[in-house]
Amino acid sequence: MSQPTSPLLAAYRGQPVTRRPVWFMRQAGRSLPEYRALREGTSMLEACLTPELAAEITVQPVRRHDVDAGIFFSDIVVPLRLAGIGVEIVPGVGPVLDSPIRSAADVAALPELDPDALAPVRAGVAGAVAELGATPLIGFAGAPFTLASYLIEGRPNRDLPATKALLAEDPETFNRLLGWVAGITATFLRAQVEAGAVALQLFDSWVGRLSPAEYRINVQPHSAAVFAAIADLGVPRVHFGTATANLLPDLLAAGADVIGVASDLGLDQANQLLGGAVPLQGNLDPALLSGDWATLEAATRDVVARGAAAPGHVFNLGHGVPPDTNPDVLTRLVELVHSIPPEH
Ligand code: 1CP
Repeated sequence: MSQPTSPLLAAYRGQPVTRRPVWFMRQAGRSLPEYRALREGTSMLEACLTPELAAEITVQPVRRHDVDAGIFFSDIVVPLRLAGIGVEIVPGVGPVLDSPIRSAADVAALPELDPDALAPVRAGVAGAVAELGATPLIGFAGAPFTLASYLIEGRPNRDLPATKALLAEDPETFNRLLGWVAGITATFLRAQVEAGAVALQLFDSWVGRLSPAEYRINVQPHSAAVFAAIADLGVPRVHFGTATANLLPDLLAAGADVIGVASDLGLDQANQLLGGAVPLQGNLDPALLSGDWATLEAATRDVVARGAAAPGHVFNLGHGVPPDTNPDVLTRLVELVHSIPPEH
């Protein structure tokens, strides 16, 4: 017997839902005491590449909060590490490379990603899917621009000075680098679906740093290549970025099925910019999670009301869960979202 369509997949496809689906970007992680206990003594990338750990950490927030999806516990730099690039995730900092990739010679020397190297990812996804039962698992990757910005900068720097300089001074090398990232990204996403993920999200977190012209000419073709390379898998493809008010139709044109919206734009405005034809995901301001409940509840109802015009709405935050979030607030937020009757 075939399973009934989950609320998540129904909303991603613009179909009616039995309840309004909700999950949170970065729902696994430091806000959960059970995560902190499990991670004790294990580095971030080691945890990502140990299938039993990655599977268990993926399931923890689903068990605790009753969210409508798991998102595979991994990181956007995992495919870089598996391709053989020297990268570590430094606690409190983020991804740090042994040496940044900035020259034509650096880019020419980049290794291939052997699909067999993804065995720990496949095993982790399969383990999570088995444990999740009827709850769908979302796979993900970093988009070419965001991932390339970490390669170019060498460590987190939200102003992206070296990335902007390479784009302006040597667009050919910049484009070669994004082309390489697009290839490993498609391989990473494909492995997750083959192992059981039923939806995919491409995080272009820092794309809002670009002008529409920079995006269209030098970035969008590489994101489009990723979406095209996974189109045959038939799973909904979500595209998320922050500060994207100027870029929303261009992000959609890269080939996504669903647009994830950050908190800098109302879902009603996003829906208008996208011609009213695209399911949306988002976009409660994560900063409100540490404030008083009445404000959070009002803001949540406002997000739901604004999202109602879109052909489908999956409730989420506008960006990731802050590490100091009280997990009980997230559980209560899920209950609230589920208690508001869906209109679609
Ligand atoms: O959402 C989930 O629960 C799954 C886990 C997940 C995801 C989707 C992690 C675990 N990382 C990511 C994606 C990711 N990684 C993105 C895109 C999403 C976003 O914009 O937040 C980005 C930009 C990264 C890069 C990264 N990895 C950062 C940001 C650094 C910066 O530039 O400010 C950080 C801090 C990491 C480490 C990391 N990744 C994940 C976790 C739980 C952590 C913290 C590790 C630790 O505390 O030891």
